Amino acid sequence: MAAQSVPPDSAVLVALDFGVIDIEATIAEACELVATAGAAVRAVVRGRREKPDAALFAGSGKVDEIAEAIANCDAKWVVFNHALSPIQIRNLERALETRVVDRTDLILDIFAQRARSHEGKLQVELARLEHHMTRLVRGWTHLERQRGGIGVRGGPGETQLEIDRRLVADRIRLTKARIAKVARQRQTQRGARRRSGVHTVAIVGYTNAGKSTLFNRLTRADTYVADQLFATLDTTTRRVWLGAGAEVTLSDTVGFIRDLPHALVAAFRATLEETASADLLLHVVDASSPRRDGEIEDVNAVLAEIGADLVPQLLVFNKIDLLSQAEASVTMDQCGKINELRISAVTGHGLDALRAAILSRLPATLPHAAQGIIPRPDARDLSGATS
Ligand SMILES: Nc1nc2c(ncn2[C@@H]2O[C@H](COP(=O)(O)OP(=O)(O)OP(=O)(O)O)[C@@H](O)[C@H]2O)c(=O)[nH]1
Ligand SMILES: [Mg+2]
Repeated sequence: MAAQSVPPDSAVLVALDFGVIDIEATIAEACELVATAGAAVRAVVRGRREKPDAALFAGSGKVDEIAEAIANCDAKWVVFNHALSPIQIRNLERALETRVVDRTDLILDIFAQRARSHEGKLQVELARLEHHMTRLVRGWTHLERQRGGIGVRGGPGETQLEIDRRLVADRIRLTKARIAKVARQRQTQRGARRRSGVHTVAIVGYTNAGKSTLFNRLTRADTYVADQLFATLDTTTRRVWLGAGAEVTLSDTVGFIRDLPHALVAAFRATLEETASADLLLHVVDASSPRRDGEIEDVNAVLAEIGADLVPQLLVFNKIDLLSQAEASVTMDQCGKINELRISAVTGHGLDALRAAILSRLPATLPHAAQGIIPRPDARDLSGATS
C-alpha cells in the first residue's frame, strides 16, 4: 500500500447542489484540489438534488450525462466532490466503466503526496488504512483489481476480502503503535515547555489562508509557503521572544477544509493536540475568499472535533491588501477584549496591532508591558517533526 499519486489524467468533476453551500466557490475549490493532486478537470457536471440517490448518489439521467462527458474528453477518472459510500462507488464504476474517486480519496491522496516528516507519513498512512478498511466491501468488479492509481485502493478482489481485512487490521495496529511512540515524545516536549511557563499560541485556519506566511512574519522563519492547498502538513513550533522578557511558542500547522475526512482528523490527533492545548488560537481567515464565512464555520467545526473549541481565539482576517478597503483595524468585544483584526501578512499591515493583541489575550502571568513579539536571534525550531 505504498503512497501512489493520482495520474496526471483528465478528470470529470461531478458537483451536485443540495442547496446548502455556495456551489460555485465549492466547484472552484474542488478544481484546485484535483490540480493539487496532479490532474486536470476537463468537464464539470452539475445538478440539483434534494438528497443523494442511495445506489448511485446521482440520478440515472445524471449518470448518463457523466458518461457522455467522460466520452467527450476521454477522461480517465470521475471525481465526485462529495463523500460517497463504497456501494455507490462500486455501482458508479460498473455503470461508467471508469474509476470513480470521491472527495475523501482526493484529500487523502493529497495528504499522502505532501507528507514529509516521519510522523506526518505515519498519520497519513493510518488515515488511508482506516479509510481502506471501510471500502473493503463485497462485490467489487474487475476494476478494483486492475486499478492502483489513486489513494488507498488497488486492493485485491472479493475472494481476498477476509485476508485483506486481516492484513489491513494488522497494519493499522502497527501504525497506531508507531504513532503512539512519536506522540509520547511530542508530549514530553510539550510537558517540558509547560513546566517552563512558556505560553503557547497556535495558528489555525482554512487551507491557503496565509498561516505559514504569518508564521514566517512573526518568527522570521522560512516555513514553506505556496499558493496551493495543504502546503503545510507538519506542525512547526518556534519560540518567540516577548519584549518584556517573556516568551511564547508559536505553532503553524495543517490547514483545514470543508468535510475534512474523519479518518484524517483522527489520524492527525497527536499533531492537533498542540492546538487543543494552546493558550490562544490565531484563527487566520482569507478575507478575500468568497466563502470566508463558511470557511470560518468549517474551521470551527474541526476545532470542536479535536476539542479545541474552548481555547480562546483571535480572529485574524488576512489578505486585506486584496480588498478595496485595505486598512488594518482592530475590533473589540463588549468587555473591551480584542477579538478580531484585519491584517496583511504579505505587506505587514496590522502586524504590530496583532502582536499587541496576542499579548493582551494571553493569561495574566505574562508581563503586559511587552512591546511585541520579536524573534530571538537563536529562535530554534521546536517542532517534534523529524524528516
Ligand atoms: N495578497 C496576499 N496574499 C497572501 C497573504 N498572506 C498569504 N498570502 C498568499 O496566500 C498563499 C497561501 O499562503 P500560505 O502561507 O502558504 O497559506 P497556509 O494557510 O499556510 O496554507 P496551507 O499550509 O496550504 O494550509 C500564498 O501564495 C501566499 O503568498 C496576504 O496577506 N496577502
Ligand atoms: Mg501552510
